[in-house]
Amino acid sequence: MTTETEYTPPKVWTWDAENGGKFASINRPIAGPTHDKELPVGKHPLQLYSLATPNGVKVTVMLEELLALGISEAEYDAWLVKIGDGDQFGSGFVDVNPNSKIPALMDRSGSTPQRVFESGAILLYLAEKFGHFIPHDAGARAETLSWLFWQMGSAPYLGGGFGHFYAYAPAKFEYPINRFTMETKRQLDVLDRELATKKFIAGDDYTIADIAIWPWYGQLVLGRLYEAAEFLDVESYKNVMHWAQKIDARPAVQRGRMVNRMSGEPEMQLHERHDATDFDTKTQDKLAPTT
Ligand SMILES: N[C@@H](CCC(=O)N[C@@H](CS)C(=O)NCC(=O)O)C(=O)O
Repeated sequence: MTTETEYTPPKVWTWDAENGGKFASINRPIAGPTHDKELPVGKHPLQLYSLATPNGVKVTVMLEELLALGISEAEYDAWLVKIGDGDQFGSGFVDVNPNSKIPALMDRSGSTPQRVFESGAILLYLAEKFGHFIPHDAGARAETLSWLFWQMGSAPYLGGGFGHFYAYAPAKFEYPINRFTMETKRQLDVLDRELATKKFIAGDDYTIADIAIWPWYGQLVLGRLYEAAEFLDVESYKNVMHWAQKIDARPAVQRGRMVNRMSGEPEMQLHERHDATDFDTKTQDKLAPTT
């Protein structure tokens, strides 16, 4: 690790496994599995392999929203993938997502299992499969997909850019923090201007666009990401804040946030979810009481 501000790139980059930072132990420049490990399969048609990061929460919120509508075919098993331990590089996981990132879904309801990876693709797949949270009208559908893809393109600047350099990098460097703070605030302003005249990001209805955007930008303004609320002056994005609070109050969102969560309050952590009753009986406070 170096804290020098100037870096002269060598002619050919080589992998320095000791480059520091929160994810230094799992970051690698090559794809593919590092070890053989089969994935568990539960009783439900939908098998989710994930962790409650913002990308993971998108999918558990979607599934809980579908179940809240009474769609029992959306029942799912949510298995924990500990990315800090390198579970995403196990052979079974790589078969479901060759990109080795959570979330990954296996739909076993048909004659052959269907894998789906990339959180945006999973949301779209589930919305189309069950016919909810995506409008039928072509114009409203285009608007929803525009915001869904906006999120997929924008959030890496927030997470991989701002979050990484502000919260996780081995030292604070002004140049990347400035660059990604500027972009993150611009993105918040984009949302704030849109939400000044709309109930939800694509219009009057709550859609997969909100379900994709909320875990990132909603939770950011609610002060749950990177301890950056004050630094980003999130209170100034009043329309985003109002929208974020409204979505946060939805029971399905509260349940979705708990699934595969490994940090925070024990009563908010449901490490694995295999049944709707698990929320009442299997959170960490019930399994491992602290008193
Ligand atoms: N574009 C992907 C991003 C997924 C992603 O970055 N997942 C992270 C956690 S939020 C991950 O699995 N990281 C493990 C790693 O990079 O090895 C998606 O939206 O599904």
